[in-house]
Amino acid sequence: MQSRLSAVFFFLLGLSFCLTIPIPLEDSHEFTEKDLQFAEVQYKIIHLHVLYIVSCVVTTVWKLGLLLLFPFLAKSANSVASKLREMQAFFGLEVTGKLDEETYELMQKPRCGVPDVGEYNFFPRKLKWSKTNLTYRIMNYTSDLRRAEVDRAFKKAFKVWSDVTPLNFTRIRSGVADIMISFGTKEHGDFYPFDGPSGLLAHAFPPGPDYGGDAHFDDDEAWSDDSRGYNLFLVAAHEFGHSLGLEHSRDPGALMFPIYTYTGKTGFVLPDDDVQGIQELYGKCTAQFFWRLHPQMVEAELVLLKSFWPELPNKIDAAYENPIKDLVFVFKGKKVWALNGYDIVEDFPKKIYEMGFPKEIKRIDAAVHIKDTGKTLFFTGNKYWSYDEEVEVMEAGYPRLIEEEFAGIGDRVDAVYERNGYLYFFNGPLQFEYSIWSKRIVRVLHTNSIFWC
Ligand SMILES: *[C@@H]1O[C@H](CO)[C@@H](O)[C@H](O)[C@H]1NC(C)=O
Ligand SMILES: *[C@@H]1O[C@H](CO)[C@@H](O)[C@H](O)[C@H]1NC(C)=O
Ligand SMILES: *[C@@H]1O[C@H](CO)[C@@H](O)[C@H](O)[C@H]1NC(C)=O
Ligand SMILES: [Ca+2]
Ligand SMILES: [Ca+2]
Ligand SMILES: [Zn+2]
Ligand SMILES: [Zn+2]
Repeated sequence: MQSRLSAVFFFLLGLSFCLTIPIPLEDSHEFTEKDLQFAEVQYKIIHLHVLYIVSCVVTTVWKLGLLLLFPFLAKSANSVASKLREMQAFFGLEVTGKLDEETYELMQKPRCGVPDVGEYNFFPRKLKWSKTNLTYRIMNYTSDLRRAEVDRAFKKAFKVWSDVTPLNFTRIRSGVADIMISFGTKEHGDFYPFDGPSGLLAHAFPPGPDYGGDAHFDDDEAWSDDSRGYNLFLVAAHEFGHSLGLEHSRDPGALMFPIYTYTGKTGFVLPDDDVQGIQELYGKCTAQFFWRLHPQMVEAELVLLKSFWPELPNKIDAAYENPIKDLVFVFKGKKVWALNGYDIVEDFPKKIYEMGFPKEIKRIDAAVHIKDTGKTLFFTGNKYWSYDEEVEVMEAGYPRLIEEEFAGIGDRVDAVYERNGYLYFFNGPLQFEYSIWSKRIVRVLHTNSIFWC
């Protein structure tokens, strides 16, 4: 009798944990459609397959009167409560372990289907790819968008991550890719069925063989390339974060926050939280950093170019700052951009010929502005030019040979910046400290001693 009573107690306790609000206990032997929908919402959102089984079993058990199973059910329901607590903690809600209104509202929001608290990590280590050359394949398409639009959304979504890491994504059209992308509805071949319109939007598997890295999109959603329905690029960028090994972020501003938020039509900028997360796994993309010198700054500041100006080309050739005009000039191929704070100045990009370079110049290797003279030096191949910023013309008598003016630094320059009367030239792994005043090299350093990475 004692054990029977405690079993009943546990059963009631279990029910109160798992179905706190709307279901009156005395009616619970007859599950209404609303109750079942309600249970389904819980199930689909916190991925508790258990809960579904429990609610089925509860009904059956109630009818059959098999009280012996109750301790097991109580345990399952307790794990529901603990999942709710984890979820509430994750989203910064009051941790009650109960399905209160706030928690319920949160559960109704459209979101990613990957659990917020890592469940597939059996090992405490971070999952990541051990190579940087990754492939993806688009297995099939949604009918909501034209194929080219889908291709573009995925390409752009991969670029979000390759822009800030050494990762490189190549699309293949046959065979097995690391990241296989498909659209599916309901049960679609794994053990994580989708749920019809809204609710779960997509999910992706962490790095690994087979399913590892694969991304699935719920084709019961209305996918778009703007603010209507769900923006495929945004959801894909989030999912590919999982494909690369990122988990959900608690930062509501992060791309890896589990709930879908449309971030507007203007250029997407990967939030800091995500940049840090992905760079912890794969490191930084050194090719896209440049030295941005500001007169007030004691230390040269390494700026992640793309996070400031997402419209810029991927890899730049050269950049310099003109503190008088308060502009940063960025060079890529035959084009130059002028940046004012966070904005690209009107009429840019321009052709570099407009600055006075001959047509056969295909790119600039390096550029540096010298405050004291008001001149900017441009290095390309084994030559350099001097540009008068005040009158905006190339000075007569140029180009000259690098080796002649800057003896000892070699016959090319990868990058250069100026600080406190010294020019710092980068040539392969070496860095030369050159005194403008005494016109000679004063120190030779290894590049790594200055770069942070
Ligand atoms: C990636 O692949 C490209 C061409 O397929 C190759 O040029 C490059 O070296 C590879 N990079 C790495 C890191 O394996
Ligand atoms: C990335 O892959 C493409 C295509 O395979 C290749 O052309 C390119 O060199 C690769 N880049 C890097 C940095 O590995
Ligand atoms: C796409 O492929 C997946 C996996 O092969 C399949 O489950 C799904 O039904 C396909 N979807 C469409 C829209 O063809
Ligand atoms: Ca895979
Ligand atoms: Ca859905
Ligand atoms: Zn997610
Ligand atoms: Zn799936």
